Amino acid sequence: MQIGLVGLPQTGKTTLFNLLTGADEATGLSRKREVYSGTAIVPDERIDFLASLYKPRKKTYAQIQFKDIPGVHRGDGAGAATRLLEEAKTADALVQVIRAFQEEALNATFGFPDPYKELIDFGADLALSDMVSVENRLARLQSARKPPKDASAQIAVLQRVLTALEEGQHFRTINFKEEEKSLIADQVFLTEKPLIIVVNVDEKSWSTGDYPGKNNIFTYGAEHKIPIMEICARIELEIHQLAQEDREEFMRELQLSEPGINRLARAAYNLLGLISFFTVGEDEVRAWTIRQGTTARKAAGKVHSDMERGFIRAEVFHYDDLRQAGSTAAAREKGLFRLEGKDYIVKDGDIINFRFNV
Ligand SMILES: Nc1nc2c(ncn2[C@@H]2O[C@H](COP(=O)(O)OP(=O)(O)OP(=O)(O)O)[C@@H](O)[C@H]2O)c(=O)[nH]1
Ligand SMILES: [Mg+2]
Repeated sequence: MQIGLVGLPQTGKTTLFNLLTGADEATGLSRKREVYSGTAIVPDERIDFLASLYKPRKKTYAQIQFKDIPGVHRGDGAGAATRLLEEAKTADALVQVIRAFQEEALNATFGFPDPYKELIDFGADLALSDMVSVENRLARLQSARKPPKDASAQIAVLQRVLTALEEGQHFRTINFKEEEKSLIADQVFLTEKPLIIVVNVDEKSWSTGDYPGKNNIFTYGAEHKIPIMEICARIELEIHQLAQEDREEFMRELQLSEPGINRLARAAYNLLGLISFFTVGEDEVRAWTIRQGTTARKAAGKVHSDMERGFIRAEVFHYDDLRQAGSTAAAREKGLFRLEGKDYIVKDGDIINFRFNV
């Protein structure tokens, strides 16, 4: 599973990518249009608490993959634009970064920041790419010498999609019946991918909480059910460069309870429909990543294939209960441990000990 950072040129994608993954790729203007991939940890205070309780030799957070896809610069040519959109198509979810920060050097080349317009324009680019793929598919179906049996049904759905896209709708907000959607289930739509909008604001906007277009952006987010996140990449960079003790002081001054990067990593994790369960012990306190709706037996397989194969029962208690009880012993006393079978649906925050036999 991978999240694509996308957006217009010079909006702060690589800056955020470096902060998320610990990479050190060049930011600013460069002729290279390279795509970078990297792994980010998903900070989780629950892991920190569990580690303070069990004092393990090792603590392991969940991880997610990011891909930094550069914006298309003027003069890049159609080939580059297509290649970068194809990269976005292979991502499982997208984070669109838009520029709401003032930077003189960028203003000269890219104009003053107009974040709402940028949001709409880039969305239109994605929709346009979807329209082209729909048109191509329609043309193939209509000219096929041996069209598939359901060709006319497919054509009807595709035409509806095309009209909706032309009217400015995105694929994810089109209402389909299950059988309609299954006709085109094999087609990738950029405007269908789960999306978060990150508004990269400057220090001034961060402190005032305002910037041009803010209301429009949030209205758009509410109407399209797209989460909007504000972040100041410049501040994030400063936090990152400070020593731990200065970091806390600096964040207190800014009334930040944690770096925005942490919030972004968690939001992206949720966007992919991922949740964490935990295993605890003296050796390791660890978060394991599963999709929502995963059964206990499958979850066991994440830890070890033997545990899935020889699954007997899962001994489960929930992080929130442990937190409230204060200790494992207290949780046990209060009867908060449960034994669950193979079909139990694991919840985010479950602490699990798998019993197995091979
Ligand atoms: N003032 C200010 N500058 C920023 C901020 N975030 C990024 N920048 C600067 O904006 C420029 C572009 O940032 P990048 O991270 O390279 O942008 P990008 O989106 O990766 O750009 P492309 O790869 O060309 O699409 C760099 O010079 C950054 O230092 C911010 O929050 N405030
Ligand atoms: Mg970049």
